Amino acid sequence: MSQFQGYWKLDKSDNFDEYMKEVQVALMTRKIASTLKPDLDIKIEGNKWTLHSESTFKNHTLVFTLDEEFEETTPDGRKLRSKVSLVDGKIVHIQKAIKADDRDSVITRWVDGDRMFVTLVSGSVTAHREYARSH
Ligand code: DKA
Repeated sequence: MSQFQGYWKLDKSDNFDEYMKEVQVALMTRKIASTLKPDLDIKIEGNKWTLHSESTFKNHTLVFTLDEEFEETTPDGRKLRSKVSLVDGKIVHIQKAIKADDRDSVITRWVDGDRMFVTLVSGSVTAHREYARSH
């Protein structure tokens, strides 16, 4: 899975605002988040992954062990019950709502050459994002 490791920068984003709306991100946060080009640093030590994202809005670190359920707090403050697994070379991040007002979601990430592709699905909404390897 070494292809995921390293530094990435957001290059393209499609339908992300609709996705954020679907998962109930507040309007002001959506407005800021839709303009950002985050830098993402991915580190892998055995089954433990660290995804550290930096932007002018907020820095955020997600740490998980593959196939182990954990409680996640998203950059916009939602608390979810999550699990990340490796499926056919892709990392599939399943987020289950804890509170009735929140929404389930699946975020899938995979690498092809120097690009990392991300799909975010919630309800009937799908967003696509693409990161470029930065160094
Ligand atoms: C990505 O990896 C997307 C990460 C999903 C963030 C959820 C919504 C955050 C709103 C501030 O590029």
